[in-house]
Formats: sequence, structure tokens, C-alpha cells
Amino acid sequence: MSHALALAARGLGRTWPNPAVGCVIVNAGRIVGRGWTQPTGRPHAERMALDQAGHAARGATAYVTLEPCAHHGKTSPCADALIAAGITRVVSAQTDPDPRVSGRGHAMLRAAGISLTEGLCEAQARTLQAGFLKRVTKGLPYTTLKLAATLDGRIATATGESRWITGPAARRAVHAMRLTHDAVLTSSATARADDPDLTARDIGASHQPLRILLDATLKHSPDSRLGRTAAQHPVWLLHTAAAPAAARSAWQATRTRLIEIPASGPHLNLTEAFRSLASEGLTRILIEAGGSLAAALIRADLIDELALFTAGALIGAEGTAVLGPLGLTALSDAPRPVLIAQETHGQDILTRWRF
Ligand code: AOF
Ligand code: ZN
Repeated sequence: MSHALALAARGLGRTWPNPAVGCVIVNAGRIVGRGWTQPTGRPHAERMALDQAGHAARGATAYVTLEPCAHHGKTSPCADALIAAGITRVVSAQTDPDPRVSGRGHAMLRAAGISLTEGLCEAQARTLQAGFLKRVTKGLPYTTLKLAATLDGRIATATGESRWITGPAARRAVHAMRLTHDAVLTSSATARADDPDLTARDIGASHQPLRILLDATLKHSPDSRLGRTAAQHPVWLLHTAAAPAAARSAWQATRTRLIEIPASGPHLNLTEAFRSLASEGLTRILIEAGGSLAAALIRADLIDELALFTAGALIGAEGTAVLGPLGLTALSDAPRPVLIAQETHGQDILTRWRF
């Protein structure tokens, strides 16, 4: 199952709206098939592993990181494929909450006389499939907020200088992180300040994440890196009804996809924005934005995980803070995410926290 989880991770960022699933088929102590969900979500992991195993699947055990599907989509259910291939034992890490499956895949296997063990490495599988699970059960994507700051929590000097706070190894780690997410999201303020292109560069990437810009009134210029590259790598632009018609058509000309979101005062309604992204199928979103959007998302309880890069530098109180106001009045109201991992990247430290 550990191996199946590692195979599943290969699909992260590329299988949406589907989960990234892994499957290992073992016959008489030998691995005879390995599979993982393919880009855009099909074929499913079990199909890949069964194809590789061929006749060796007969009498074998299949380890799957998610309950095999039970529904007829473009192909027949994976549960049927496992049965037809002569698999005699299935070990699954967790139930698939998709209403088309939700226990039916397991039931089909049992009814066919297959010996079934459920829940092996369930916690790891839930972490890996957190994006898909959240989309299906809550109608929201799983979000990671990436921040990079000095030891004293600053992201720029008083004159606005911010390149670079973290070193090249940390920046490469961010690019790699982008690839395991379905999309990278930023705010109009950050886009206007940094003109980012939000692609994954210099690490041999074979695909690019979707890029999303939140820009209520379309202040960011279509003649920016995002606008100029939108025809090669998709960009979605979320705005409100207040966006001027001229700006809409200028952005449309770049082949950017525009999505109108209900407003909340002068801003986008962030919860509505994320709901709409989940309904488009997105499961994992990396947020790379400045302090105001970061704070607003924390206040709206829309952040699942924080990935904080800390650089060994000090800027002082006159620098820009990594986080805008949270509106706290009591320490007891302070969000207290839990530390889940720490890594070093060159001279910088990455800590990961779960809300
Ligand atoms: C599996 N193995 O590798 C994956 C599964 O649109 P479809 O027909 O591809 O079905 C998508 C659903 O299949 C998805 O919502 C989830 O329930 C399941 N994903 N199932 O047996 C896989 N990716
Ligand atoms: Zn399937």
C-alpha cells in the first residue's frame, strides 16, 4: 500500500476532477502490475495496473488507495475489471465518497467472492486525496497558502524591494509545489506588483498548472505575463459584475477564461469564488498571494494548509508584513494550525501547517 500511495502521488495536480489513485497488483509475492490515475483522470489506476499484469492478475492481490469505482462512465467500473481479471483479494485504503461509488465498489467485490480488507493506511490515503475528498464532500477545493518571509515576517522593504527574500533552492521547491496542484491562484494586487507568470520553470516540468487570478474589477493588464501567455497555458480570471466591459473584452482576446463571481462589497465573495472553482472540478489549489488576500482567506476559513518559507534575513517593522489584518481581539481567537512537516531548502526553512 505504501508503494501504491507513492504511485498515486505521481498523479497529483494532473487528474482533476478525479482523485490521484495508485494501484499495485501482487502475485505470489511479486509485483506484477503498477498503475496510477492518468492525466485528466482516465484511465483509472486499476486499469493501468491490470493491463500491465495481464494473465498474472489471476489469483493476485490488488492494493488500491481508494475504493475501486462502481459506476459506468466512459468505461466499465474498475470493480468489474478486477473481478473479470481474476483478482482474488483486494486491499483498499478508504471508501470513495463519490455518490456514484460510496461503498458500492467494495460491495461488488465482496459479492463476487473476493476477499476484501478495508482501511489500510487510511490516514495517509486521506492526506493524499484530501483535494478530491474536500471537493466531493464540501464542494470546495483543498487549499495550500504559500508564504515566504524573513525571520521577522516581512516580505518587502519599505521601498517595496522583495527580490529575492528566499534563495534559489526554495524557489525551485515552490515551482515543484505548483506541479502537484491543479491550479495556482493569485490576487490582482500581487499580479500588479510582481507581474508573475506562475508557471513551473527550470525543473523539467512536463505540464503546467492552471493559473487563476482573482481580480474583481479587472485592474490587472491583459498585456502582462499572465495575459501574454494565456494562449499557451490556461488562465482563468475571476471577477465581479463591476468589471468594465472594455477590460473584459481585452482579456477575452488573450484567450483567458472569465468567470463572474458574486461580489461582497468591493471584493469578490471568496467563498463563492472557491465554490465555483470546485464546481469546475478543481481539487487542489496553491495560493501565492500577498498579505491582504492571505489574511482574508484565513478569516473566511478557506485555507487548509500553510506552507511557510522562512529566510534568514531581518527587515524590521518598516517592511511589509507577510499577513494583513486578521481582526483578532483576543489571543484565544488566534488560528493555531498544527505543524505537519519541516524541511530545509538551501538556507531557507519550509514549515507546513494544517488548519
Ligand atoms: C478508481 N480509480 O484511478 C480513480 C477513481 O469520470 P470517471 O468515469 O473517470 O469517474 C470519476 C470517478 O471515479 C471519481 O469521481 C472517483 O469517484 C473515481 N475515481 N476511481 O477506481 C481511479 N481516479
Ligand atoms: Zn475506476
